[in-house]
Amino acid sequence: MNVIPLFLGLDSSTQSLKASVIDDQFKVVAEFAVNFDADLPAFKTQGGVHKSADGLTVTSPPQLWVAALDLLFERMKAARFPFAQVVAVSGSGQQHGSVFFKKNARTALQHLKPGLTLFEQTRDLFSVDASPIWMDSSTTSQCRALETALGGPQAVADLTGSRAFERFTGNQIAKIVQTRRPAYEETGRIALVSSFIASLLIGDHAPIDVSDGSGMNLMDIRNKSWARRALESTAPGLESRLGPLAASHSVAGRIHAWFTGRYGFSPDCQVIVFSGDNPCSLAGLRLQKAGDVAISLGTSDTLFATLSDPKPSASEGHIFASPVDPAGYMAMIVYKNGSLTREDVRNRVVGGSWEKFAAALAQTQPGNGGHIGFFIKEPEITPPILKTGIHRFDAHDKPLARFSPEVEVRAVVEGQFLSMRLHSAHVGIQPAMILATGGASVEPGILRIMSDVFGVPVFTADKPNSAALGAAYRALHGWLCQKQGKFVPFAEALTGAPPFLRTMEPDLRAHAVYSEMMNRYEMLEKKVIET
Ligand code: XUL
Repeated sequence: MNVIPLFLGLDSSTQSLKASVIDDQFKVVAEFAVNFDADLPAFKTQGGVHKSADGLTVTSPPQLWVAALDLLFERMKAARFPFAQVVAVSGSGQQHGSVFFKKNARTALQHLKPGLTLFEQTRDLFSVDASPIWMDSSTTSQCRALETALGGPQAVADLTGSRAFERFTGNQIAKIVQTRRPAYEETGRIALVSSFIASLLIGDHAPIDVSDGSGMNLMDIRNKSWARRALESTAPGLESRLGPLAASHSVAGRIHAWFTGRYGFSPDCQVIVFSGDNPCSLAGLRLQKAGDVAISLGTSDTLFATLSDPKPSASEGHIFASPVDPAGYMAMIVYKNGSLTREDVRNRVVGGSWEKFAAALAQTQPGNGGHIGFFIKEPEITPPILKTGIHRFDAHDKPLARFSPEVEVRAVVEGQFLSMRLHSAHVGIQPAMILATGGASVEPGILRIMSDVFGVPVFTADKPNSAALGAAYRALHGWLCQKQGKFVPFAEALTGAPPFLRTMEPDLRAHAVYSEMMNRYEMLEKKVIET
C-alpha cells in the first residue's frame, strides 16, 4: 500500500501556535491550533505577550512557546493524527523575537528524555527568561548608536536591507548586553523564534535562515552572511552566539528521537529550516518570480513582493532575502492606514455602508477629477508621517477643507494605491501581477482601482493561515531539494497547486490617468510631510 506523504507547517506567532498539514497534492488535510492566553493561562500573557507599564518593553516567556508545542502535539495525538506519514516539517515564527540559550543548552537538547515533556526539561536552558519580541520599541538609543557607527540610516539599510528598527533583533541584543551583561555572558546561542522551534524539533541548535535573518539589522543583505561591522557595533562575541546562517530550503536535521518515541514520527522525517512569518506568508501566497506582488488589505495594509534588484531605503519598508529563491529578495512595505482608515471614511460619509461606498466609487472617474487626498488617521509608517490629519487637494494643488462624499470615498482608495505604487517603485518593485488578500479584497471597486493604478491583473486569494501554509509548502520544497540533491525552483515544486482566481484586468486608459498623476502625488506628499 502506498502511504500518502504529508508535510507539516507550524506557525509560532504572537498569539498562537498553529499547524497546517498538506498532502503531496497540496491539499490542506488537517489544521490544529493552541491559543496562548486561553490554553496556557499559567503564563498570564495578554495577546501572547507581557508589556511594561510604559508599553515600550514587550516580551514573551520562551517556555510559553515550548509548552505550546507540547500541547499542540498532544492535541494532534488525541485526534489520531498520522505522525508517521509526515516526511518533512518546517515552520514560521513571528519575526525579530529572540531566545537566549545558556551554554549548556545544546547538550540538554541533544539528550531529550522520553519520560519528560519538552516543557519540563527546558526549564533551565534560558539565560534570559523574557524574550524580546517584535512589539518591543524600547531600543531607540541602540538603533541610533548602530546608525552612528555604520554611517547613518541609509548606510544601515544599504548593508542590512532596513534602517535600524527598534524591534530588529540586533538592537534588542545590544540592549540585553547593556542592561543584563551577566545574562549575556551566560548565553551560548541566540535563536530567533523560528530557529528556536526548529531547535526543539531536531534536538540541537538549528541555524537561522537568511530570510528571517534579514530582520535583525545584522546580516549583509547582498552576501547573505553576517555583516561583521554590524555585529561588532552590536555586541562582543556575537558571531559565535548566532551560529551559521542557512539557505531557507536547507535541512536543519532529522527529527529528534524524542518525537519519534512519543508521537510516532518517522525517524527519517526531515526538519527544513524555519523562517519568519512574513517570508512564510510570501511562500504561502506562492510569490516566486520578480514582479509577483501581494497586497494584504487588513488592519494595516501590507505589500509583499519578490524582486531581483532591491534598492533598500531608509524610509520605505524592508528588504529580506527571499525564503524560496537563494538568489532572490523580497520586499515588505507596511502601511498603518489600512482598513480602519477606509472604514472611517465609509462611516463618516456614506453612513457605514459598503454598498454605498461601492456606489460612490462607481459615480466617480479614475483620477477623481484631479482631487488627491492623504488620510493619516494613524501615524503613518510609509512614508513616516507622525502627525495625524486629512489633507485634501483640488486639481490645481490647492488645499481644500472638504470633498464631496463621492470624491472623498474615491480619494481614500486612490491615495492608498498611488502611495503603494510610488514607494514600491522606490525600493525596486516592478509589479507584473498582484495577488489581493485580506478583508477588503472582496470589494470589486477597490480591486478595480488597485488593478488600474498599477496597470496589472489582480488575482484574489483567501488564505487566512498563509504563514502556516507557506511553512508546509516550504517543508515540501526543502524535502524535494534534498531528495533531488539540487535546488529545485519553488514554482516547479509547487506545480499543481490550485491556481488563484484572476479577478480583474487593468483598464489601460485609467492606468494612463494614474501614471499621469504620479508626479503630482509625489510632490503633494512631500508638502504633507513638510507640514
Ligand atoms: C514584521 C513584524 C511583524 C512580525 C509579527 O517586521 O514585525 O509582522 O513578524 O507578525
